[in-house]
Amino acid sequence: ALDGGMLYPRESQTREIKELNGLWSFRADFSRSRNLGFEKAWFKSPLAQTGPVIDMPVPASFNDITQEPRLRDFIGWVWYEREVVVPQRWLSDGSLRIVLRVGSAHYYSVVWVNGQQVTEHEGGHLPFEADISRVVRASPTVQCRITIAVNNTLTLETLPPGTIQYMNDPSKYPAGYFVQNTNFDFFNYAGIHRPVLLYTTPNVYIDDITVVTGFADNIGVINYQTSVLGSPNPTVKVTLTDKDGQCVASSNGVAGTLKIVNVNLWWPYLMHENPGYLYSLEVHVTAESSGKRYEDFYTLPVGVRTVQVTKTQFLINNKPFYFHGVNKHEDSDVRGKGLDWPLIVKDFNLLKWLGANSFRTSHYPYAEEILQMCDRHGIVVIDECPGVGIKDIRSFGNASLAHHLVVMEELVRRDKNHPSVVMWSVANEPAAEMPPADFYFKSVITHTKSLDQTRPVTFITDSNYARDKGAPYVDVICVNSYFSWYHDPGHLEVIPIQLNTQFENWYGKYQKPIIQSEYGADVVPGLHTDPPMMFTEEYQKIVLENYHSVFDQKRKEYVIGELIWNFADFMTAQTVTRVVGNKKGVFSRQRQPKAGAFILRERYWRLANETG
Ligand code: BDP
Repeated sequence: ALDGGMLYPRESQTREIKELNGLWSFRADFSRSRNLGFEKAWFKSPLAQTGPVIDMPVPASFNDITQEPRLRDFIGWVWYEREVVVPQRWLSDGSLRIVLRVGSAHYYSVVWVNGQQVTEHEGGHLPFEADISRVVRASPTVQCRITIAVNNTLTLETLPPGTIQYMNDPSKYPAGYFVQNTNFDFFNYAGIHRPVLLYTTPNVYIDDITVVTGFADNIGVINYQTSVLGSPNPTVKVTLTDKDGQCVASSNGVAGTLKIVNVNLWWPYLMHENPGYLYSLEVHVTAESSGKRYEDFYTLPVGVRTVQVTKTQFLINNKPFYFHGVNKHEDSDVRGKGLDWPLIVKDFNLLKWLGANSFRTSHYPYAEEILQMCDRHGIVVIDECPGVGIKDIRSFGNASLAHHLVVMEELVRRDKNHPSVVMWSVANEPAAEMPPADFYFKSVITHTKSLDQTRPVTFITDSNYARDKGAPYVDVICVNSYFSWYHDPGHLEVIPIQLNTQFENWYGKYQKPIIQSEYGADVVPGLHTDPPMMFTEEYQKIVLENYHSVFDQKRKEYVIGELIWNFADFMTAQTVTRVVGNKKGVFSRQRQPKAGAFILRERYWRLANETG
């Protein structure tokens, strides 16, 4: 079981936050062994004392910040460090916990405070934290030094998996070099990608909250469960307020049920005139511990909605929901995968402009800040774990599986309370036809369902419908296909028959609803030809239109969604098939529309009117 509930840090009457974003000192360990930092214990003294440092912004990927090709393509440990002043009142008040939290760092992290290791974490897309109260209080000064070493190496047992190759034939490679091979199509950006912060809680504190919602007629129901640490018998009071701040329900006890008369349900964008309705669930804990009185407050936004899958439909609040949306990436110029508010808000404005009601977090969990936006705006999310590129048979082994199960635990723990999240995706395009895929996907999907009984589970396949060994375990079939692109390039006329066959095969075998989870074509913005040729605006437009005509027939039967590949152009490794990245975006990487964006916009708004 995981340690702690990892509630998103929020300020309250009893909790404070200090952000540590901004400039950190940075050094990549270019030594031959890639291990000099550990050999010389760089964490023991200020980083600038053991060698040269450069400025590195946090959050951001480090890759595109400098002009150094060797840093852009660096594989190994990079070292980040900064000092922080811990407020005197935090230090002197022994009834407070001081917690250091990293939103995410890719891929493996080790964290020290004042030279003492406080935690380590595997996985590039989920948060981790450490209670550092003892370490900072042991220091004679209010200054404290935080050191984070991050390693981006991917192996057969990481998620996503990868392999390292050493090109060392001296007749070909004067210096020799390492390559990070991966089976996924995006650049392996690395560094501290999400906010780093310190926050406080009282020693008796709300560690976790889980809500499960439902309704009958106009009565909403919230079943809540809290976990309070630091006291064996805390008093828990829960109050629910609506958007206007009116208290609409309350309860006592670590677990309980709240009933809301005339409930405002949480609805997706364009499905209701008031989408994304959120209540505030305030948890108030009081306790006596060793003669002292403790009090803690935490407020969780809660949307009341249900999700259900039938043979042919995806139901939200008992109404058929049709996914007309996109696949995204956390990706942009300069900052790579670093969290960036202007970009986040711009992307939501573009989603709304498109009339998109949903996206998939291809191919890893996105920042919590993004999911909170989805909750508030009613954008429906298929929440994908970093199980992308599981192609090598060795990545189906026991160690890989065990880690995959832990990642699903971390993902469900972090995202379980988001009303926008309606389905888990445990993988993208794995080698699902290989014999071990059966046991592997059975295990991962069963485990995920045991962690969360309220949401359907899927993975995204590009395998043959007759040989896919994971499909029997999913609730919704999600299929990627690139007709007239990777197959029959240039032959737009094949799309209708091939797509039709794809749908009939999958539905015929499984009688489960289907989402077209990817389709698309690369466009170099501004390229035009007639007749349409690959990589032009015209070609993408016709690929989309041909797919759409088949969707329109099948959505009346069992197709429940369409997600374009991709929302925007994004960076990839350098290969012969990519021209400075993948260009299948309907927006450029700078978020300007291509012709395909206008096709989608017209379609999505029409679909919203027909289905919403
Ligand atoms: C699919 C992958 C996606 C790729 C896309 C493509 O799921 O990550 O970027 O194809 O090739 O196979 O554009």
